[in-house]
Amino acid sequence: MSDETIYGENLALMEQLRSDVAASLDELRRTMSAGMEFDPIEHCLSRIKAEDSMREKCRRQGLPETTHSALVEIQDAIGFRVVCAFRSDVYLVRDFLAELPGFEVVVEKDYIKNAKENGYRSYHMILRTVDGRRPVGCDADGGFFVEVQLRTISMDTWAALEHHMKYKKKAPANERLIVAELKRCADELASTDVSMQALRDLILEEQ
Ligand code: 0O2
Repeated sequence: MSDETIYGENLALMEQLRSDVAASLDELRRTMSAGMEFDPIEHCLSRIKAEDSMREKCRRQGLPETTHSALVEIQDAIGFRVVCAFRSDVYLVRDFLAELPGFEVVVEKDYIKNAKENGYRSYHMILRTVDGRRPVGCDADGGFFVEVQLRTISMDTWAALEHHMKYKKKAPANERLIVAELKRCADELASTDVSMQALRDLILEEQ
């Protein structure tokens, strides 16, 4: 049987959590902008996964449409995307999140150093609350999960375009060519990210 609202009674707490993580990231930006005169984050988006998308994800994963599936089995009900100008900023934000009070890191995947076969690059983290906040009404044996995807601007542009292609109802006639071109572009963008990082390091070194 499916719950009326998949998140049950947890929505208010989830919104609070989202707002807490967002506030911590804002604080990092303020501190770095004031002290180091640079903001490591270009922009940051966050969301609670919409009811329809979460139910669709449950079905896709063969899970019942319940609060347990949404908050215990699936770990991206609360999601952040942090977009940075430079690769080193991605790792700086990663280090900040790894030490975030009230959270532990339960999963990390470095798709920047180990890109997916299609060219996808991003740093993924799953955090979990360890401050006593945990989902109710779903047999959770731990806290709330928060998924964070960290990437550079070029990785983000690429992922958005590739996502469009993947989720198009009808595959384009020249799909194989597009997939190959996307891979080529991903590798070129990655190489440009590395060059831009080297340039930035050089410029900052001389200041
Ligand atoms: P949705 O519908 O976007 O929320 P694994 O089982 O370990 O291979 P898993 O558990 O899906 O992978 O986690 P992973 O690889 O960390 O991916 C989590 C999310 O990252 C995905 O959400 C996407 O949002 C994004 N992502 C991962 N791979 C790609 C990719 O090749 N292209 C693009 N554009 N985005 C990607 P989901 O799970 O698809 O769900």
